[in-house]
Amino acid sequence: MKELTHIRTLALVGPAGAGKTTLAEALLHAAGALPQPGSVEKGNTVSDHDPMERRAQHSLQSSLLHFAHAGLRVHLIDTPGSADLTGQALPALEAVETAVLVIDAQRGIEPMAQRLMDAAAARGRDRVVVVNKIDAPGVDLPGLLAQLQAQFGKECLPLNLPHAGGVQDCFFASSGESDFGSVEAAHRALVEQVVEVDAAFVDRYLNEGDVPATELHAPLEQALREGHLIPVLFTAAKAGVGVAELLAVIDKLLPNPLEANPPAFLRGEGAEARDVAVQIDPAQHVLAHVFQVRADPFLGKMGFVRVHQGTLRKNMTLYVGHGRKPVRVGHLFLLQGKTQVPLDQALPGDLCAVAKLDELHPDAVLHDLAEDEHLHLAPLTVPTPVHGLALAPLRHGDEQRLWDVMHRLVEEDPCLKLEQDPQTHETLVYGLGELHLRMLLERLKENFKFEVKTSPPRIAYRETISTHAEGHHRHKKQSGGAGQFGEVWLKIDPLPRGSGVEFVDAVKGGVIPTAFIPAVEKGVREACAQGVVAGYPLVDLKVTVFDGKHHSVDSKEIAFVTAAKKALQSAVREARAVVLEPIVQVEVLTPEGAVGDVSGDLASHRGQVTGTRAAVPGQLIVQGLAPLAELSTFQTRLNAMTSGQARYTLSLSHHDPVPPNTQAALAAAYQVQDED
Ligand SMILES: Nc1nc2c(ncn2[C@@H]2O[C@H](COP(=O)(O)OP(=O)(O)OP(=O)(O)O)[C@@H](O)[C@H]2O)c(=O)[nH]1
Ligand SMILES: [Mg+2]
Repeated sequence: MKELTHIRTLALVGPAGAGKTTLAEALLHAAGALPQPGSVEKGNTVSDHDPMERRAQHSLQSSLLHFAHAGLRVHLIDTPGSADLTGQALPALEAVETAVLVIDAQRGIEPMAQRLMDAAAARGRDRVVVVNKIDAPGVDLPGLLAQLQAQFGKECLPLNLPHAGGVQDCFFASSGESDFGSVEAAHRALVEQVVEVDAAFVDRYLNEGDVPATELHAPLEQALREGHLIPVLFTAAKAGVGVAELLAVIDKLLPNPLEANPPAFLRGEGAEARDVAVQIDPAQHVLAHVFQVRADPFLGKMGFVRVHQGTLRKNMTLYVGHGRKPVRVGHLFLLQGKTQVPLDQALPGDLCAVAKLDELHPDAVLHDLAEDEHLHLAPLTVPTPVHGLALAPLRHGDEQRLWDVMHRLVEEDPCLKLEQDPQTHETLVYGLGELHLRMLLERLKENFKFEVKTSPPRIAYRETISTHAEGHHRHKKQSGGAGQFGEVWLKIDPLPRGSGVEFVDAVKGGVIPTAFIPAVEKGVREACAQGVVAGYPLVDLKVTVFDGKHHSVDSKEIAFVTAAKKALQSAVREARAVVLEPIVQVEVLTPEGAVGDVSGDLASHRGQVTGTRAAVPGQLIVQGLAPLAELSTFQTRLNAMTSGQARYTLSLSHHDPVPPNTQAALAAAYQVQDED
């Protein structure tokens, strides 16, 4: 177990451009793993090794890095910061003990910083804030520290303070010089915050007036995992300022795998799921989690793996999730960006990669006990992708290959969703924004040499009813031999939004025999899935079957399916059906001067502004609600209004009825195909 105390795992998260990749380079260099730190501008960093990343001068995918320092094995995940790439950053939080939120001292606390901080807290991670670029002109560090405390709580306390072009520790040191604030006051604040988690230490502190920092290790770890302390550190990563000090903090203060909150493993699904305590012990049987999957055109499927329990050994055979057939882990390695370092074994706390395993899928648990097939990690909450594109291959006949390749790419990011339009059979892909989808298509072209035509997808409308109604159908067919007979009476009632379809069997006296009720339900659900007035799924209604008739010879399942379908359709036609459209919450980050134009644009597209808030200096965030259907050209409109300065994100809010003329147009476009 002693070996595990030498492992540290950190995810660098934070807004785009904050300096995560630069900080990772600086850490690798300071630890002696890199002779010279690379730079994002030159395109020679270990993290941003992909040609697309070098062109963009931004990380686009998470990278795994590692280094040795003071007898430690440190695993780093460098994540991309763009809001569109949230699906790359969030899974990293499942794999590490510590989330390091890197913010740009010049830009302050951007919206992404808040989101990532919340996500790290929700996942129970230890949190550290690194204020980077303290060397940039015009930064107001005391102001930023106060803002951090106002926004993230008084738990944000400086662990060091800038001083004369470097940084001065405030935890082990109880006095010293600093550019602002007082080292002594910062030290006191830290000690007081830490002792608060343990009554015995509070007593000691009150009686003795101080407790030496070297004796505070246990309460410090407790304070970190309870979110009672969020240390703030200062760096200028590009110049290497504060980097050696950060290494020392990783060594002395950040948790090893035994000191952080344990991983949230569950056995079973949904309401049945029960917590499972893992044993962070190399001698136990294996539990490892695939937190990310990469589709490599040459290496096949590669998975980023965090070992939680037991020892993962090269060539061992393991089960993948529910899979019954054990698979051999032939390729086990550490990653340094794109470089693979062969590995014989990985311990609890280690991050590694496995390759050439087609059975891998995101979120899979690798295990060596067949009875562990229902173990999984508590699901990650990720934003719902609402930005859609319909795709078609340039070459006719490539449809299946397009679907297969897209399926592999979509597995890389939980915020991408692939669907087939049930009516047009087009391949639809949904992401978090235009940039997200543009990058996906670029990757498709670059890595898989696949070019596609794109078009806006159909909006995911739904149908519902606004009043009570009844419906009836008798299905009777007599053609030659055996006939078909089934008769169904049902009533429908509106339910609140988000309720789906509720089916109630209120048939008395066996007029529809129990054996045929599932057929009735099947007919009802099929009709709902197809839609009635405009061909979109019918939702938020209760369907109660209360009467019917059967025939002892001619009643068959198919007869009741058909009767129920038709009965439902006739009821819906009486129930003032309405078509609903998705309404999204939109957040626009825009230069202050363009706020009026952006608000006006939303208002003229059936939207409304719900608020504005300050973002970084010179920019505001406009929040609003608007129908998704009105936003297909939003980025183009924003570009025109702000000379390309504005960005926006969407998230699904709710569904509202479409305007009457839209409903009429959708209904007219829908040709009911009578199946009889
Ligand atoms: N002045 C100054 N510039 C820095 C510092 N650290 C990074 N930069 C610059 O800031 C820019 C962004 O740095 P990155 O390391 O790519 O930022 P990132 O957080 O990885 O960004 P994403 O990958 O897009 O999420 C680059 O031009 C860096 O050279 C610093 O400490 N001071
Ligand atoms: Mg980066």
